[in-house]
Amino acid sequence: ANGSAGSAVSTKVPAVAQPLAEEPAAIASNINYHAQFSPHFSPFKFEPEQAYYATAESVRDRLVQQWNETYVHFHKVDPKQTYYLSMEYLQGRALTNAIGNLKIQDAYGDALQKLGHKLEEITEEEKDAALGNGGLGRLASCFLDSMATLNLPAWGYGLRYKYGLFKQRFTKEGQEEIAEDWLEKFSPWEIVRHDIVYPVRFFGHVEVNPNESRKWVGGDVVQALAYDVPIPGYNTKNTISLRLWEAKACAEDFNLFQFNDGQYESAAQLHSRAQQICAVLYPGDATENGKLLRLKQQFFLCSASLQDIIFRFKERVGKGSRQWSEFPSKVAVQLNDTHPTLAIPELMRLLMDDEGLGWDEAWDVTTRTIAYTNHTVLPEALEKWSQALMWKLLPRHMEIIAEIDKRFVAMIQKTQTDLESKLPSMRILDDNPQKPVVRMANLCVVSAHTVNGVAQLHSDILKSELFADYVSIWPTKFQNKTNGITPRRWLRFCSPELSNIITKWLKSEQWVTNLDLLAGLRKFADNAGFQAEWASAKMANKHRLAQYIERVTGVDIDPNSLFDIQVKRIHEYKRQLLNILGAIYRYKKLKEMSPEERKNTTSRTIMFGGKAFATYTNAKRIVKLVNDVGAVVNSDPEVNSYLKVVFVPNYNVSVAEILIPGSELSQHISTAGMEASGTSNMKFALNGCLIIGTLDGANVEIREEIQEENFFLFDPRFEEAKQFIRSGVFGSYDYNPLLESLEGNSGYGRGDYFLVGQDFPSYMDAQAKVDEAYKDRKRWLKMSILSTAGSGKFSSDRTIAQYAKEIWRIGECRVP
Ligand code: GL9
Repeated sequence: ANGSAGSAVSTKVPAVAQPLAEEPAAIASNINYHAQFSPHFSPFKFEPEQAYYATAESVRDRLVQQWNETYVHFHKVDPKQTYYLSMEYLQGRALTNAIGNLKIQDAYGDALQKLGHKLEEITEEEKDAALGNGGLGRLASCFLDSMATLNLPAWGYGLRYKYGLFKQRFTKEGQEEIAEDWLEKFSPWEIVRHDIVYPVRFFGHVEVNPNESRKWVGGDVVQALAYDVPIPGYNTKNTISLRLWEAKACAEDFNLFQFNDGQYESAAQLHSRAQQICAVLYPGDATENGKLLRLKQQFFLCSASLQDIIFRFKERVGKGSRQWSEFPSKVAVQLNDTHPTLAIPELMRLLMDDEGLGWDEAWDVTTRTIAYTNHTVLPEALEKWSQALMWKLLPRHMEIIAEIDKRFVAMIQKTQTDLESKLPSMRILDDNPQKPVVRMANLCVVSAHTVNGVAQLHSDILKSELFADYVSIWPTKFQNKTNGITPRRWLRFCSPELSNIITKWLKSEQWVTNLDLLAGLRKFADNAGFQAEWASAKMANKHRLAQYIERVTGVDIDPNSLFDIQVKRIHEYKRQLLNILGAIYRYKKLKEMSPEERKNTTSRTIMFGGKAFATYTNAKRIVKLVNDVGAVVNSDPEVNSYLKVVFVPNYNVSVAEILIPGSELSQHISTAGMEASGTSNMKFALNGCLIIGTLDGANVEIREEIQEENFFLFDPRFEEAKQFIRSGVFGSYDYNPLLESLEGNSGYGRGDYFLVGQDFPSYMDAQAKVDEAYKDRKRWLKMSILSTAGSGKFSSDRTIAQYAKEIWRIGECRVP
């Protein structure tokens, strides 16, 4: 497929030992160089935009140098390496992060000043790389930062979507989606690798050779071209790679004959079909065409990545002596949800059809290589692909999947006869004649050596409900890996004010890479001096946020009011509806009060942010309701100094970096059992923002760490009573149907499925406690400090160290 893995390794090009500029003057001249000779703009123009691109290119040079050294070092040491396969990465901006991780912010700040620019200003010129939808994609990006920082031999693989997550705008009708062209003027953070290209096939048929071996042939072949995004670790030379694939057609696929005949569209048909593959993140899959495209994307990622992984394995063999059975001791593949499940049959196919292994040998290698993370228990989010579609697009893979299913059934029938009645739901193939499908999660559970959930409660639910039937067969396969967030982006860089105070009082900056050290702040929680500094940092962040809100919405908010925020994808289970109903109730009560009574209330600014999927009607109705409520409340002179309701448009990583440090209360109020983990809850707690939340996802563990008196819990009563019945104290009879009827919960979409009405009274009780607590400034500050102090567990460094030790079995590989 391709001849070389990279110039640093296998060609004779001498390494360029360009000394990196350290002095501001030399850096300034390097930035200048890029402004003049990188051919993107007129060399005579040096406005903030040009200054941003030139600075980014200057920083990029450093990253490339470190990246090369890292690659060469990994190649030499040849350790076991992890490959993280994800359809989504929500990277956000890269400049502040790169400069911060390389610890060159002062030098670059000074250099830019010499050039007449401010670092903080030019960073605003960067567009977010939003190649993800929400928590799952952002988790992947936090993980890359931790892998690099922990010096782990690990890489990410993903797709280079031309259009990432849409831009959100509000009109009278509600949310409007606009394509976001993040590559419009090019991205300085990616390096195209014309030497790394693999063919990826679609459709076609299976040919059986005389010796019974099989070969997938025919159909369409597109090329996968690699783009590398260097990912620097914090305070280390290690710089790893996020390799994003782009789909391209070959020159031969351009029909010159047709073109010269004037048939321009059909001449370029194969080219435009190839371009569709990476055109958009998550193409709508309501239509058959949409489903086909999404499946193509998934296979494209899996096939290109595995070919690359196998190429590298062979390249590091040392002249052909390595056995395939060694593959799992050199390669760990982590599937980020079921989206890259096709890596399983694709690895089987490559090993059997291309490398000549037999089934048993290939199965042994595959199952020892692949691990799977589940991120949701919501039935509608568990992927099921039509068997007919799969046979059409991937005939050889369907043969392999059917064989895995057949062998699984035979194994159950032979060794687990007590499970035979459960077999229909445990199988990979659902042969329901109405609509035969492949259940991707089942394929993952059967094939992966490890399956993990993303918070303790979620992992428990996986074992007791979703995957309960498999636990008796593979009792040790299931693990928990509670999610985490990178403390670099989510505290050190997004809130320098708070970070400086923490460093000052802990007398060290070690907490940035050892977040458990934040527990050392507990002893200052009551200290008046510390509290005063804490309060002033929070206030500075509130002012910054208020200015931002004023700029993007025109709404003037009061920094002395309680800043209450709920930001996340709009979804019924996350219950933004409960929040806005609470705000409506608050407005109504304020209207009924006398001016004197109002003065005794706590002033609040309730902020929402988040995108609704374009075709999710109810989510869009919620967006509209929040905007309509805001329009009325904010312009009501009688009460608008006590209450404001704001929908912050176009929530994304960069907006989060302003909102989170400036907030005081954040809402994580999903219907219990539905949010697998949540990760913004960790970001808010880390920034000293208090949480009002349900006992769901990682909230449970956050509350444990920061102590229950510092967490506003609601809805425990009803949930507790039900849990008590479910725990079996009243016998083993199945009371679930009864409990469900109690909830008006007998079918998705019927009754109060998300328990909004059910939980409303206790939610309002909890909100009243928030108002009371806010009136006592010292108590609030103490709770805020203790939130930060208890957030150490939620560093993605901890999460990734656990994956490395307990799932991937890889160790550190630090560049000297
Ligand atoms: C999610 C879960 O819903 C979250 O609770 C969890 O924190 C993250 C990361 O593990 O994964 N699963 C999922 O499909 N999404 C999540 O956020 N959705 C999106 O990313 C849009």
